[in-house]
Amino acid sequence: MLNRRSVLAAGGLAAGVFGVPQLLAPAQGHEDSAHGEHTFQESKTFTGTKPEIVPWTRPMPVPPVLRPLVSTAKQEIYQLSIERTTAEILPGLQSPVMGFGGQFVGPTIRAKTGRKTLIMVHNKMDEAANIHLHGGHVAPEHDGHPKDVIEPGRTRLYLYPNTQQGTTLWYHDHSHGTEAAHVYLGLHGAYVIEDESERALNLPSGAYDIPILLRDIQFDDSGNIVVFDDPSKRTVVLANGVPQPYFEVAARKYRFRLVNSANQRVFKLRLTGDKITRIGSDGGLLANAVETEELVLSSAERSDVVIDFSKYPIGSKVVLTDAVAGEILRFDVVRRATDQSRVPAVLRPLPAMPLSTVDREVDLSFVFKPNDRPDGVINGKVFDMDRVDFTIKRGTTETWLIKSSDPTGVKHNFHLHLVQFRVLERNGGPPLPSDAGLKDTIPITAGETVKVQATFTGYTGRYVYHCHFLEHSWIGMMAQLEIVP
Ligand SMILES: [Cu+2]
Repeated sequence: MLNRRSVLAAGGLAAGVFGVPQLLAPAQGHEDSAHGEHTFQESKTFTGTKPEIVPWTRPMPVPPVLRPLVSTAKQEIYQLSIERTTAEILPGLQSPVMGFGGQFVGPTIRAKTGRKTLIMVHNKMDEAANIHLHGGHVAPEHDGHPKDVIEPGRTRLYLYPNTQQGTTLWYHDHSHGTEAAHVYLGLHGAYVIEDESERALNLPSGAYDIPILLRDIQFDDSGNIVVFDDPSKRTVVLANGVPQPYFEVAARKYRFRLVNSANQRVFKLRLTGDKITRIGSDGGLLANAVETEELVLSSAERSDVVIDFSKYPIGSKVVLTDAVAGEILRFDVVRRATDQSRVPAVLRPLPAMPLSTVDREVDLSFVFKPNDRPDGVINGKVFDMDRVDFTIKRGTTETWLIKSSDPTGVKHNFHLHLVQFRVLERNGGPPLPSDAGLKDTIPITAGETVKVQATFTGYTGRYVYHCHFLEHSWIGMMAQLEIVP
């Protein structure tokens, strides 16, 4: 059985984060989940030699779009399972994983601004799980709060109102104490909100609008998935669940919705021989299309980009690379196609920012206990889902100074539920290009300070904010706000 105690006792997470052997002390504390420890049965199903990944031998799958059971004038109703399944990640080898709809990379849910999405989620697993719509503006009871789980064998209804503008979101498990393992093992999928008001822009759409979920994973020498070890050993990078796939494209423009669904990784993406045109951030379209040499995506961040393959002769290969992992995805230009789509320089004005009336500080850090095992903390406190850390009056605009005073120098990032925010400053200077637009997640390197502004409209109730390096939030780097009338 794999649980937090055994993982930490084995030194996996601690050594992985810190690389210091004295962290191998027995684990204590944190075992406060009402739903118990994570108990994924490690499946040592393969005892041969790890199959070799030969690049560009398998196509990148496009996760199928989930079909509604019912579609009415105002809403779509879906059914979705959470289950254990297997996936062919390494060639010819079925690895035990978890999947929404039984798929490793769950189905894509395509919603529309102004139409509700109702999802009946049935947990077929033998342990509790749930769904958080990352970046979604939803009521607290539908947000997948860590304590709000679906017990084994039970079904729960989630309502997503889709009142926000078109954007690329993703959905993933957020169950207390088990989210890191569940997402790592596969409980993740794309959630696209389409927006009629964007139609006039004539961006690439339909078959030329494709989500790509990027993440990493570790295998041992026999080909078994290693759940928690040193994150830097997660050297196999997957695009929609497959390592180093090719993807056949027509010589025209494509919109790719890039999602960093890795538990803890910052991708630095480049395209061989070309720039990338960025059009969207976490919360929707940018004000202007921006050409960039390098696209930085921290865990849970999204970026919508357009790549124009029309400049390439048929037969060309265009490779997406990461600064650390190297070549991760190859686009093979295989056919001509007509293309009426455009990438207008001016996309959509960002919403005006109301006057901020409240200032707060958020400090992400690790704290060492006498046994040298770390706690993840925010403002010095380990997450307690029954404690409210910030009380916010509904409708208020607030400025948060988010920093990391972490003595270890480890990178973190920051995710705020419910609202999209704007980055005002980074380290007292202008934001990074990757901070542009509407954001719900940003990277924070140790010693950095990032000033963000958010307006807490819509709902009252409790939501969490946390580091989205999931092994960090798992050991406590999470806190809770309550919005009051
Ligand atoms: Cu962190």
